[in-house]
Amino acid sequence: MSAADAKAQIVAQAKALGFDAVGVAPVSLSDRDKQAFADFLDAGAHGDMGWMAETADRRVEPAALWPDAASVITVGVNYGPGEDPLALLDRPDRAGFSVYAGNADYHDLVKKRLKRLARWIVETFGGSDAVGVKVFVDTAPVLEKAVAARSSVGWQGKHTNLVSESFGSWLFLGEVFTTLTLEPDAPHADRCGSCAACHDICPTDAFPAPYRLDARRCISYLTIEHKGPIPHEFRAAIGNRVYGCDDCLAVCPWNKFAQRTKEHAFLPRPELNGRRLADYLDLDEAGFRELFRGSPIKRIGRARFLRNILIGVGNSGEASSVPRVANLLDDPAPIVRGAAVWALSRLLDPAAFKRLANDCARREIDPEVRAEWDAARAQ
Ligand code: B12
Ligand code: SF4
Ligand code: SF4
Repeated sequence: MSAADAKAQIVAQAKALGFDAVGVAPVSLSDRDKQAFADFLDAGAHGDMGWMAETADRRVEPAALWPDAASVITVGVNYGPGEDPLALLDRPDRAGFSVYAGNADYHDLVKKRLKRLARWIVETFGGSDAVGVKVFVDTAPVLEKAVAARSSVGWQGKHTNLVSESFGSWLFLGEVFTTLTLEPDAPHADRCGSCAACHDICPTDAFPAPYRLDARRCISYLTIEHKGPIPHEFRAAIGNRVYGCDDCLAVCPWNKFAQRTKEHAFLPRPELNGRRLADYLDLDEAGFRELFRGSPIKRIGRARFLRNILIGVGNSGEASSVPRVANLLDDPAPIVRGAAVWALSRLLDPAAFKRLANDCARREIDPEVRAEWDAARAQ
């Protein structure tokens, strides 16, 4: 069988298995992407995601990940929301979850499907020569957007995510590395043109230049990856976004071609959709684990989740939440206590906050939480 026939069969099989976009890329990156990644790390834009720097050699050299690989099959799964992901931002008392986290963890679905495709490739093309395959989604040291952009799946937009002409900003990415030699696609052309909508809307000004993100300023990083207290300068801008952010993705004009996902597992869970921020304030460990079983949100744990909720509650202006927020001043986790101090400083009038501070601040022993009290009292 010719390499072209093998490629056509693989693309057809991947689509039959439920992948919405499929392409083939070489096992290499462009010099521009390698340089841009080095610049990103040099600038410290990865923040406390130290694992990016630790695996930098493999990230910029996909072949170093697996020297026997001859081709990369790039896939995308459409998680298009079907409704306006920014609608909830006008309702400050509600918790806003990014589209990708509205239901099941995509890693599980994409990986399972990638394994099925990989098994089929081995069975179909194995013959007398062994065919090697390895599958990746998200967590391996692969620059997935840059690799996918070297195939027909899409291009890296100015918001840095991969944009598709058929699915807009809403594709999860995955790869099958294989020892099979397949003809790489022509890389997708950049279709951003003079548009800058994604940069203009970013609430925290996280793009220092087109195609460059400073993760330390990105709400997705601050609410998901960042472990400590959220820096003060971003708290108001976070609004009610309690897990990730979609603003730059949602405004992309290419979403006019986007389609609602056909994966039931990615449609928003009704019990989370539009729920009040205050409803999450009483969550204990067991309740958190139960509520977010099978969801990507479980990864950040209860303390970080409540930290985010408290930032949202502080921004909501809902004074009725004060008693429940005040209960969290005794929470065992310092990042929860610290965020509760900030939320109360926003919800109470200055005299009431001063009385509370006089009463509670002196029993605080954690230096970071004490710093929150000091900062709030100095306002
Ligand atoms: C670390 C990480 C993050 C970090 C950093 C994001 C980032 N932009 O790098 C944080 C936590 C902020 C994050 C957020 C999100 N993430 Co994320 N994340 C990753 C992860 C694990 C690594 C990304 C990476 O390597 N970044 C390093 C930087 C340097 O890469 P880069 O920005 O792409 O840099 C390139 C450009 O700067 C380009 N470049 C430089 N100059 C120029 C000039 C021109 C002209 C061009 C064209 C390009 C160009 O060169 C660089 C190298 O290619 C990937 C999974 C993976 N293994 O790849 C998922 C991944 C990128 N995330 C994903 C998603 C869905 C998200 C969120 C939408 C989630 C959310 N709703 O909150 C947001 C989007 C925020 C945003 N605008 O990027 C998806 C994106 C899917 C897609 N269609 O692109 C991925 C691929 C996971 C997956 N398997 O589906 N993420
Ligand atoms: S995800 Fe939100 S905060 Fe991050 S770059 Fe996009 S718009 Fe800015
Ligand atoms: S919003 Fe505009 S600039 Fe940003 S990725 Fe989409 S087309 Fe490109």
